[in-house]
Amino acid sequence: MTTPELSQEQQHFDQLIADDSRVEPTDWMPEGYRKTLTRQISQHAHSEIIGMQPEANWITRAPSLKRKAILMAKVQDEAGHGLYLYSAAETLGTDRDTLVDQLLEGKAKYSSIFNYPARTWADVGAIGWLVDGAAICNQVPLCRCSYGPYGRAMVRVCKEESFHQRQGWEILYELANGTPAQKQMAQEAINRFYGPALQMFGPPDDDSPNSQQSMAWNIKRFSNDELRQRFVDMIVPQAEALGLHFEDPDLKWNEERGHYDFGALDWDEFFGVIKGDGPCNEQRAQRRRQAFEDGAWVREAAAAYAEKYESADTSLIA
Ligand code: BYC
Repeated sequence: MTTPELSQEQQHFDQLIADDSRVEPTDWMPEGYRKTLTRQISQHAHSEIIGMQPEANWITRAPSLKRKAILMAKVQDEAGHGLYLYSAAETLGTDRDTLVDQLLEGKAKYSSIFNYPARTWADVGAIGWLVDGAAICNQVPLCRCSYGPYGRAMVRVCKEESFHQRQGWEILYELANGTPAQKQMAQEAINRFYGPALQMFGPPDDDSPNSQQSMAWNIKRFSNDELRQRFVDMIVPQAEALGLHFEDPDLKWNEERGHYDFGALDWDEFFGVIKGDGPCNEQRAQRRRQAFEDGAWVREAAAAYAEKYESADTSLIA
């Protein structure tokens, strides 16, 4: 049997991947590659936008002016990440309005973690340390993603995430070294976020339908379980430095593997959350729709300005 000849375009694409080179928007790419990236990048963008909510809820209640300013800057960074990512997704041919509609209509996924509430100020610390920490672990390899616009966006995003993680760490450090009640509050926040943060890396490899192809295309560089393990190995000594611990009886150093073993995660809960049954799914979606409606006048003003600018004699505009 003879294998059908590959088109020149397909050969060029395959060569770019084999050379570990970059695919750019003007290059030909297989439809599956385009579809996978549009899915992943838009889900990532939606996560950044929805992810603003749990922390934004704390801006008015941050315990000092300095903390308020830092938190506002962080939440604003997340909005910026969303915008770079929608722009990167648009280069694949689907416009931002369509992607945003998918989110508003509840048809698009976003990270499971943002369907959990931030109950106390310590949760803001746990989100910074564990959620942004998991995001860095996942996103540093994405800086080498084969699709140019996504990889380049990730470089800047990761730099900002490092600041976010440190601000979370610092909040917890202060609490862990404060009064016994503050230390207890920090410990309880970690208890709440440990499992959901580990689930951010996605389902176990055996249950991850997209991983194999995404890794073959150099979109993902490591599997979900590999990154999860890397994250656990990173956070255990960090928790010790904070004087806090993870409530996982199976968490222990495995000399033979050179890694920490950890307990099974609740995957029924994870799949329930991504299906829409998490504690805050409804609230997050409703708030996003409301914010979109509240921002209608800004979009209308920007469109009116753009129209006026286009029809004006631009030589008269300095
Ligand atoms: N939550 O085959 P799999 C941030 C879905 S924002 C929900 O392994 P893949 C921050 C997955 O989409 C950081 N859904 O998929 C912002 C797929 O469903 P579909 C967000 C999940 O794509 C504000 C199905 O499960 N980071 O840091 O190969 C404030 C099967 O999974 C999740 C990113 O978006 C999940 N956790 O791998 C603070 C990173 N996991 O689409 C902080 C970019 C899986 O087939 N994304 N699913 O219906 C990725 O790296 C990959 O998409 C994933 C999943 C590792 C997440």
